[in-house]
Amino acid sequence: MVENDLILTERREGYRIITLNRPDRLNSFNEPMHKALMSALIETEADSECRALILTGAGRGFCAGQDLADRLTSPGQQPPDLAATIEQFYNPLVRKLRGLRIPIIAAVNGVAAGAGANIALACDIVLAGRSAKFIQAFAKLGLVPDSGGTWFLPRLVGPARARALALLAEPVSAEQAEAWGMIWKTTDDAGLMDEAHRLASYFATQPTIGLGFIKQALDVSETNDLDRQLELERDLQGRAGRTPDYREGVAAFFEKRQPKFTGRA
Ligand code: T3D
Repeated sequence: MVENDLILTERREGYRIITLNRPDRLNSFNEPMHKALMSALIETEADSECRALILTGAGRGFCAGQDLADRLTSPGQQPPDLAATIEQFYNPLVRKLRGLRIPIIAAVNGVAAGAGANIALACDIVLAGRSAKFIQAFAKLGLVPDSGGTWFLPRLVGPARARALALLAEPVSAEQAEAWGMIWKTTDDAGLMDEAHRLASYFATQPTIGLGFIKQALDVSETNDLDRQLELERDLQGRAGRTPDYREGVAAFFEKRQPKFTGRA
């Protein structure tokens, strides 16, 4: 376990767990936590042995978004420059998560509010404990959903639900989120981390380069037309077909055995 207080990083066989660790503030973001999380993600990206990532929160919450204690101002004081903090911290974080070539599992262990909800939704597979809830809290503060919220939400739950969730800022239970297709799966609270570890261990044995290509193709399918997407699939398939894992997958199929994927080029 590598600790720098605000972010805990744990290495397991083939994968890592990053834990947001400001439980007394429901793991809300301040600048030091942003910086520590970005360092942990950069380190994860550079680790060729790491083939999956779990992102979770310490204590009873996943993440309550921005630490609002850092945004209190007195009358007459200059308002905070939120565009600047989004440019400096939140947008790079979402881009980094989406750009990682390994599967990221969000294990949402409790409330995910504001940017915390959207950071969970930026992950590849979102698991949530039954007591977790997702809140687009922004409208209650006069703010706009950020960290990709206005992009992820309509794509995940459709425009009608996205609008209502963003405008009303009402909590969505884990079970409702699963029923709407906003997240992958709800588990019992006690079983959440076991399920996240089970998935991460599975991914740690899978063809990592191919999985990275799948993420890449799905990401751009949101904006590509069919022709461009067909071309991209051709190109990525060409590259996937040159990986040792593809050769191994085909050989294992004919030898009627489990493949031994290395995840290496
Ligand atoms: O600013 C920029 O750079 C722009 C980017 C903005 C991104 C954003 O995320 S804006 C949205 C910020 N987040 C929120 O508006 C959520 C605020 N929190 C809540 O609405 C509630 O706390 C929750 C619904 C998340 C949870 O409610 P509950 O009843 O389970 O817990 P609680 O009692 O409200 O919170 C527990 C403690 O955590 C409490 O402290 P205390 O009273 O025990 O000393 C509470 O103040 C603290 N806490 C919760 N959320 C935040 C927070 N402290 C600072 N900032 C928070 N966001």
